[in-house]
Amino acid sequence: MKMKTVLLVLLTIAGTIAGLQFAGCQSIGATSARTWAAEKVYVAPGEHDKYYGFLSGGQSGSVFVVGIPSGRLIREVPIFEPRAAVGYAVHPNDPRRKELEATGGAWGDTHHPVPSETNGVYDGKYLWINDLANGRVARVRLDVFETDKIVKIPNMQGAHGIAALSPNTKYIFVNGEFEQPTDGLVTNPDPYTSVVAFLDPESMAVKFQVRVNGNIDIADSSKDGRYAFSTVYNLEQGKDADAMFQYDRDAVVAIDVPAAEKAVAEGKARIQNGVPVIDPKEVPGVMTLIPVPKNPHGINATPDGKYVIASGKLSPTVTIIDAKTLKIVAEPEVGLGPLHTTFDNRGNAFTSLFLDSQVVKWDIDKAIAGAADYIVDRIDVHYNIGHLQAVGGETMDPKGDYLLALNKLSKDQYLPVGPELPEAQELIDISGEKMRMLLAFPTPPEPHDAVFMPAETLRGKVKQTFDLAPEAIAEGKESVMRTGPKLVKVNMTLIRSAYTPHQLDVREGDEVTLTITNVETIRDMTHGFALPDHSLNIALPPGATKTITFTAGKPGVYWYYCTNFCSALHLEMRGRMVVHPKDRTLTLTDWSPAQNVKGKAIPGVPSTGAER
Ligand code: CUK
Ligand code: CUA
Ligand code: CA
Repeated sequence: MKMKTVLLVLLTIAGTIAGLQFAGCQSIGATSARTWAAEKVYVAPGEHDKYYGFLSGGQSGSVFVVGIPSGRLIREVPIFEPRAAVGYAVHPNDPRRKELEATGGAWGDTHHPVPSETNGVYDGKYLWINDLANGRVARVRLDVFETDKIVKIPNMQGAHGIAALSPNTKYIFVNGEFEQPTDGLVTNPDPYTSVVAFLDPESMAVKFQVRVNGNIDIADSSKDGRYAFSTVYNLEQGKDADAMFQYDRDAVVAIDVPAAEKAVAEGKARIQNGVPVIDPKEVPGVMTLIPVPKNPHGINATPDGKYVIASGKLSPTVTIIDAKTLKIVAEPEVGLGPLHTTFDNRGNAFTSLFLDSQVVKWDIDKAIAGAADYIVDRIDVHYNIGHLQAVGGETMDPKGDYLLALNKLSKDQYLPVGPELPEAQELIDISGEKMRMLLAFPTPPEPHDAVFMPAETLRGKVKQTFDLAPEAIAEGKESVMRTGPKLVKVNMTLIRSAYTPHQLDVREGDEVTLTITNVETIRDMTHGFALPDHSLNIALPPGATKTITFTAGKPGVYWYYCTNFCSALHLEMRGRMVVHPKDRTLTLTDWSPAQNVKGKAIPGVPSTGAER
């Protein structure tokens, strides 16, 4: 990213010089277009971007946070995969790692980042994201940019579409992509259905589910919170691709949320795996099927709340549905392979065209009125666009300035890096009548969706340090205690440039429970605790406390050390774990003086010498 910025600076300077020297005799148009684009995305060193961009990491299992318009990567938030870089879920006993393993595995496929909303705009509290692979949803706290909760959704495989119920995030609703036996039993794989699950945003408990025939795909909410909309592309209930595109029309399903709540309250739902499941066949009025062509994909509510727009995928059309009456009002042609639609603040829609590798801009009112000139502009992207997102396009306050195209292939756009090439996104200026390409930047595989949040939304909300947890270890309260024949409890603190205690004496096979607090009070003063040959790597931002239990390995001396550069004495920040043979009696003399570099005695250590 730094390189990119440097290049942009050079481009800008080169462009300016070229413009000065060759004015009137060279291709000024091309030069000034480059200069204009470079200036639009150039954010000088030390300056901040205007927007946070939250990009789903696909099978990287994470969320990438980039600055917009610069495209600079400023954070990766690991969610469904271990990440040594931030000491996330690395050790098999790490509580988060255990949670991952217990809910489907230590990998995931994140597609759709969904921020919490208040009054129809992002409030900067939470961001949810699905794991398509393992039927899970995770929540990221935006005050610390860390994963905070992961839940497995019962009766569901393949959590795909996900949306917050507008305008105040009453629920998070999630679509099950892959159908499951309706009775929940493997003895009878047919008939099979999917469910839309409604989760409480705070507890993330699944409050109820609604059964849908056919695979459900993408989700969006009506702006008034009445309907949860989803696309269904396999009304045929086919089991292979051929069988899935027999019908000319599949459907958009609109779930009437108050009607569903009422059905649950009246006991009309059946409990399956602990969750009330409503079968709309038994409770008329809960679900409306709106027939739309053909294997539809994206569904997007317009910012004014009037319409929802389903993108045709196998039909060159989008279907505009009145969000109150649920009647189809128009089906304009937009191009080949329409997938997703986003919006500006001037009544325009932008639809991604997977097959045409284009973004098409079209005028919603003109399309509904049947005007011939509803297509406003088209721009080529490189290549095969999936999602696209304009800033604020999912909210009631679209900004109409930037749009990001998230492309599945980049072909010849970057230096070749083996048979597989980078995936890329392209930032497009949408402030004028014509769209203008500004910037391309790759991220690790695989870009799916993105949302953008004004920097002001998070200003003052992002914490400087972690709040101390109840189990936090205070300076002076460090200890090493033997709590059983094979159990050792270590309470440790970290501060530049020392571990307290800086020596642990244990025996092979001891189960060591380590609680560590980083007692720094300065922002960004993160320390690590890496223990060789024990698969143990923890990172602790200031104020953070983590607890982990591990088994002491073969007899030997293992240096634990700090992985995060913290001061000139960073490399000196270390301590050692002495693993004694199983049968050794540890007497007082076997224990180290257990003084840390600040000269503090470690309470609890001498008393443990009298063990056995
Ligand atoms: S989506 Cu997830 S596979 Cu968000 Cu268009 Cu394609
Ligand atoms: Cu602490 Cu490096
Ligand atoms: Ca179909």
